[in-house]
Amino acid sequence: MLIDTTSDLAPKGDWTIPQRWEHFSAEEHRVWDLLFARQAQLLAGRSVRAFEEGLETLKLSERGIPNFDELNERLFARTGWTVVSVPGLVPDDIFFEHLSHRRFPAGNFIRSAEQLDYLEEPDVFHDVFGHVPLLALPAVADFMQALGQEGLNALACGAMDRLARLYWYSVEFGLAREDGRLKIYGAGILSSFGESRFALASETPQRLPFDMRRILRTRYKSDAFQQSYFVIDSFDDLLARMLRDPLEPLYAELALLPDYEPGAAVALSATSR
Ligand code: HBI
Ligand code: FE
Repeated sequence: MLIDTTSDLAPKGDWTIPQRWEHFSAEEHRVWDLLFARQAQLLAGRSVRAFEEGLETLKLSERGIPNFDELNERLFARTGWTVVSVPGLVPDDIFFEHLSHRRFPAGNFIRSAEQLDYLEEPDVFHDVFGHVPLLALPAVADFMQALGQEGLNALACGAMDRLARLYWYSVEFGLAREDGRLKIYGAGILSSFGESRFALASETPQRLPFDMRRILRTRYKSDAFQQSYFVIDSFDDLLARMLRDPLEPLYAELALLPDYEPGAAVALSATSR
């Protein structure tokens, strides 16, 4: 359901629309339950503790597509975030403006039972099951708001392609080391049946320590499992890096250097943490 963002039919303003939860059909709630049950079982022992805690705290283990009015009461009380409904992908400036104000845009539709594993753009399951539980953790809530602000800065200085890589290799496809074991925190993995296994078990991708310069130089493909994953030591560390190192000087420094292909094997000396 790709929206032509240039058409004058596109929603005006901030692209938010009423969720109209009562309009979701029994079949649409059934698809949510199917996806939820499958991922919850698969992710046991694979996802970071904060994800499981977020599902509990926000009562996302209840049945059916969440009613955002109820979800937001719980979420806002914890970290000041709310989930807002949008028709689908929204322009970058709108997206990061929302994040910078602690609003997470969630697609107001769900995939069909015939298309459980193919997604043209983020639906309510990817957005709410994948992204929202971690927003209940203060360090992630702060990180996501900082990313929103950095996104607006990146747009202003023509570096959105770089910032999108940081978003991709952390928020969407990030891994973490927890009690010495690799765990999943990226929403793109958490909401994916195939990649939830692949990301931790496959021998083919490389799994590298989080390295901001390396991430900003590493291209990604949006239609295949990752060839590289970046591993954080903790959300506090991820947040500290985001608050400590402004990205703009890095954009200038990296503009003079070549980018890396998604699976590039690069000697450690060529990058710095
Ligand atoms: N819009 N609704 C929505 N959801 C997204 O995840 C999203 C978006 N617009 C832009 C965008 N993501 C990307 O620019 C970021 O993932 C970098
Ligand atoms: Fe996403």
